[in-house]
Amino acid sequence: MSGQFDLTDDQLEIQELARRFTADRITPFAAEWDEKHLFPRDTIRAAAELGFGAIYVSEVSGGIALGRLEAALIMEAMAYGCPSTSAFISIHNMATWMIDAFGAEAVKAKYLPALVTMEKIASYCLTEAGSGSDAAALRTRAVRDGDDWIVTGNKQFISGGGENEVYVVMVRTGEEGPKGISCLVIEKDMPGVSFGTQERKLGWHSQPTAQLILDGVRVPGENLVGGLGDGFKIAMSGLDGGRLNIGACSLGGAQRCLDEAVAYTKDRKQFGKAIADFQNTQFTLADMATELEAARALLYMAAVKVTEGAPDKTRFAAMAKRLATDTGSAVADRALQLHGGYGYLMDYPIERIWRDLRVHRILEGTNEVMKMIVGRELVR
Ligand code: FAD
Ligand code: 2MC
Repeated sequence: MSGQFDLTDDQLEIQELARRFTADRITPFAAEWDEKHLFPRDTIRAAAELGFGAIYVSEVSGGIALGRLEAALIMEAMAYGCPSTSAFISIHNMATWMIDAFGAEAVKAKYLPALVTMEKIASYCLTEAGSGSDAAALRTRAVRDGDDWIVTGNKQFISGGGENEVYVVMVRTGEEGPKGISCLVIEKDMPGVSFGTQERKLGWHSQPTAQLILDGVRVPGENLVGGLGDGFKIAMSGLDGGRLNIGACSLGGAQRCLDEAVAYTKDRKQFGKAIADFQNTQFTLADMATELEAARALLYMAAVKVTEGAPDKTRFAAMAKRLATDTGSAVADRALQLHGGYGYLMDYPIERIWRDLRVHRILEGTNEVMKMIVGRELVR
């Protein structure tokens, strides 16, 4: 890259820091976390010591106040070792940022000090069994009781569910539709909070996923984030950044698959020569590299738009998430094919990354929803 497309020295430095952290603390252990379903809380705390638990949280709240491109660089670097763990840290960043960006002083002072260090970890709770893509149809209800809220309902597929201490929850406080939704911080230990059994998943094994069950939970009024009825917009603003990060996780995982495929095909011999010498192999590698760079360029551009609050930031974040996650899966799949039968074995990291990246096309808004966001803006 050259000229205006260069990363700055500061961005290269943060990328290098994240890459070194990944090489030391993530890559050597990721296969075991996956196989044994281990949640690496110590590694996550160590990431927070570098500021990676509050990447775009303001300095006054204890964050490192970087932009969304820097966040994407960090997520991409960590996903090179383990997409699942990187994405988990991304969700915490999204929820923590929502409290910092929209919360009043009381809720910020109450929760942010422990969240920026990841002494406590935050979940983002929007989805319900009856409302996934149609998120504004959510039914978890919060009813006023004096200064408090009494909250009842279930949140489905909550990343960190049962493990995390803090839940940033979208609840209905008013009318049907997006304008009747508010955002509340709910703690794991509040009476009436419980969790479903851990979901058994194709990938994302280094982190738990469970239903959050809220049964008449009394939540102090000061735990409201933003104004009454602002919850849907807060949730969507969080996802503008979250979608970039999930896309970046796909780029990082896919880059690892590409690098592994280059090394493997140079080493593996069939028909008397390295399989890298076959033109089909080189063409496949060339397509993988080209598509990955294109997706990366769009994602970095979208990240700058989200940092700057550009009017088209949501559309660009949606385009970038769609392209990066589809491309990531396609690259991982071709890397697996180039490994032949060995790619299907757990001896190589490809099958793990292939499984981890698959869900990026579904969560934080399915790729069909991403097309809906882009398409309806084009024809508006
Ligand atoms: P549905 O909305 O039922 O969609 C099913 C299919 O229909 C999809 O292909 C979808 O694209 C398609 N579809 C739906 N509507 C349309 C339309 N209008 N036009 C065209 N196609 C359409 N949620 C959280 O809130 N917090 C979390 O931490 C979280 N973590 C998750 C972790 C995992 C491992 C998983 C699997 C999910 C997680 N989710 C989380 C939920 C995730 O965001 C939802 O699964 C996702 O938004 C899709 O919702 P759904 O599963 O209900 O699918
Ligand atoms: N930023 C700020 N405000 C936004 C916004 C954004 N990115 N997107 C929408 N809004 C506003 C919008 O402007 C509107 O306000 P107003 O009427 O004042 O103009 C309001 O929110 C309602 O928006 P829409 O009219 O677009 O709402 P609709 O219901 O038609 O559709 C859709 C919204 C489909 C885009 C949304 O429901 C969606 O993103 N669905 C996918 C759900 C999803 O992404 N879930 C992810 C869960 S988290 C997860 O998976 C994890 C792993 C953490």
